[in-house]
Amino acid sequence: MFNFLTQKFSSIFSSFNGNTKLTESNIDDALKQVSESLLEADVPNHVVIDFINQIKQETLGKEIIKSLNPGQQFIKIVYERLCEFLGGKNAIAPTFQIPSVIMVLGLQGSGKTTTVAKLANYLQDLSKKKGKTRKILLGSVDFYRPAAIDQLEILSKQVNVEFYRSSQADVIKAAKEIYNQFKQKEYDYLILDTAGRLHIDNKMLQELQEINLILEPKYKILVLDSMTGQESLKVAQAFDQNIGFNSAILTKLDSETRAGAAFAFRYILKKPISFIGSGEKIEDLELFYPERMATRILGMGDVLTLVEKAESKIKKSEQDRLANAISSGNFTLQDFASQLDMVGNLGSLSKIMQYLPGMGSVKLTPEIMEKGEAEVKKFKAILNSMTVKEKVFPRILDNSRKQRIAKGSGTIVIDVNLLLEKFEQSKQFAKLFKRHGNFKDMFK
Ligand SMILES: Nc1nc2c(ncn2[C@@H]2O[C@H](COP(=O)(O)OP(=O)(O)OP(=O)(O)O)[C@@H](O)[C@H]2O)c(=O)[nH]1
Ligand SMILES: [Mg+2]
Repeated sequence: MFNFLTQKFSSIFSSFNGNTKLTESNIDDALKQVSESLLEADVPNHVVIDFINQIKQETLGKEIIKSLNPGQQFIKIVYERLCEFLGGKNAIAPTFQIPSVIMVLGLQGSGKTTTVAKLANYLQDLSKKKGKTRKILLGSVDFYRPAAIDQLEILSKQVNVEFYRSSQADVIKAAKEIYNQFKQKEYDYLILDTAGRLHIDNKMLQELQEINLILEPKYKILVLDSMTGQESLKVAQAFDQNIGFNSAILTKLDSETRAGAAFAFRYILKKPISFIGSGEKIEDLELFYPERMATRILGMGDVLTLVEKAESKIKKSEQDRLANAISSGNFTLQDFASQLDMVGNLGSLSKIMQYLPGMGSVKLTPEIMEKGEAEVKKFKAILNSMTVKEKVFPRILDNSRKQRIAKGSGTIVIDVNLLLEKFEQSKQFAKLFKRHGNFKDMFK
């Protein structure tokens, strides 16, 4: 419990540590935290280093917002930059002109065939909403996996769009035949499913290049499995160099993956991610939201919510008063009470935990947190039962006073003593803090 409280205090105190600008040393911890988060999300090491260095250069020397500590502020900036890298604040719905060919590319099992059906469903829904009907044709040139073409045919029925099966056994000839069908019957969209391989191989790339030359698809969409992690970056690069594509769809985001691949993809290839796949059903296709993805990649819960709460709830005047109390060395029980209040103001401790970066790895069980909350509540009750004089001069607390306080707060004398003990420890922090100025080091 005490460790936990000191962590809370450290984040509150550290906003008083006199730094007015972001420096290499005061963002040190946050830097490590962010790097770890990105690496854990499976962002390739060189991308992490590059990104972090870039942000570091941009932020050093920046003013610190009063109510944030340097670490929080740094994380806030990282979060905002990450959103930017991922494509801005809002989701952008891609447009598909008519008539057009949409070719879907990707490795084996990445979700191409499913995505073809999902896209058809999306385009159909979209046109219905606009009061229009679109003629959509699905076709497949996947001759590698038995039943791959049947799979698409079944899906086309589910979506209720047309499907064309070529009589040709050769990939290129089949592609031509499907394309002719699309032209002749004047479809609005042809969505073409292609074969995948377990790994990038030359024959596959060659075939795709040929189809690309013949059909000249207006849209080429790379389907990336978000669970394959760093490997998918190499895949994307190979597809880009050999065939080229307009955007990517990231599938299987309904899994546990933190999807660092999404960030690496955007960072290196600088192409948009248009949709995400969020399940196996045909309606499980969603627009890509950079903000949601940034939160997921950082694995920090809603960092900004915490930051906003901290900004609005910790009143500046109270901060100043406490800062004065600490720097003058007159840290009283009254100040201790204020500290507890500040912690309380941020919501219940267990709630705060969800918002705290890096806390995911700290093994705080619900029991420990509950105990922590109960303790803070108890302390507050005890402090409420004390007179001002007792709070300013706690040494006058003899046994009979303690008994009175315990009775008044519905606790026992042992609790009162515990509170005084914690207060003493907190006072030591305040002193140490005053001496060293740098709080962070004390919590290592
Ligand atoms: N949970 C989940 N499963 C998905 C998603 N997209 C596809 N799948 C599943 O992933 C598996 C492979 O999907 P396919 O669409 O057959 O993949 P493919 O890329 O066409 O595979 P090949 O044709 O063998 O190269 C299937 O079991 C799909 O149901 C998704 O967004 N979420
Ligand atoms: Mg397939």
